[in-house]
Amino acid sequence: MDRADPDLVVRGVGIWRGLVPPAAQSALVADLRAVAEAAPFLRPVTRRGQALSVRMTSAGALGWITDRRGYRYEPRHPSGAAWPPIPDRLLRLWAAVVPDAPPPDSCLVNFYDAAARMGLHQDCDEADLTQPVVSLSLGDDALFRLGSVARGGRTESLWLHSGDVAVLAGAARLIHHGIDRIRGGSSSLLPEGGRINVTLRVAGPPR
Ligand code: MD6
Ligand code: FE
Repeated sequence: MDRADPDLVVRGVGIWRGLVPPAAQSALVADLRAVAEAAPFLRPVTRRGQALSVRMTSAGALGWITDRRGYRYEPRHPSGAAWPPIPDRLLRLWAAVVPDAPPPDSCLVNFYDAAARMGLHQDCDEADLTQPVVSLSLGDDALFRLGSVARGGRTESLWLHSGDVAVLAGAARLIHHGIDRIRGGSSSLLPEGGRINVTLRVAGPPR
């Protein structure tokens, strides 16, 4: 995990193909199972009560949640327990791709079944929008759509595979992005299938 430069840059988003090798992917899945044991996956809903198709949990000082009160970062799982710590393996991944950034304080874990998707959105709930967001794909392939920082306009799509890392930073930090579909059965990493996306962020104010 020490390739300094991305394999490709699409609309300013750096993509490292297969940065996390298969053995490390399996170890990460075990790390994330432990996270989900301490902080069970949620079925998030929007303020309007619309269910999201992904299931979510978090690790770190702050977890991103959405419910009838809207979306925000919270220091606790709705159970009342603090989120578990961010697994070391993910902290090392962050340091490998964004060595100049302070450590992340938030790790959002999204689980997609083959029917799940994620609408076009910006990541803009963090206190310091100059800090990068690092995203890791595990399991089934996903069709990732990238737009622009401004709303509307043309988009372009690429497939993300297990072990790929995407970084939203600099001028691309606020780019619109989403997941149009999952290619069910394309990976055997997760025994029950599906895809996990992990996003690491500096969510809180500077410490
Ligand atoms: C996903 N990714 O890959 C959705 N956000 O399932 C994101 O929403 C995302 O890939 C911020 C930075 C990178 C991302
Ligand atoms: Fe996002």
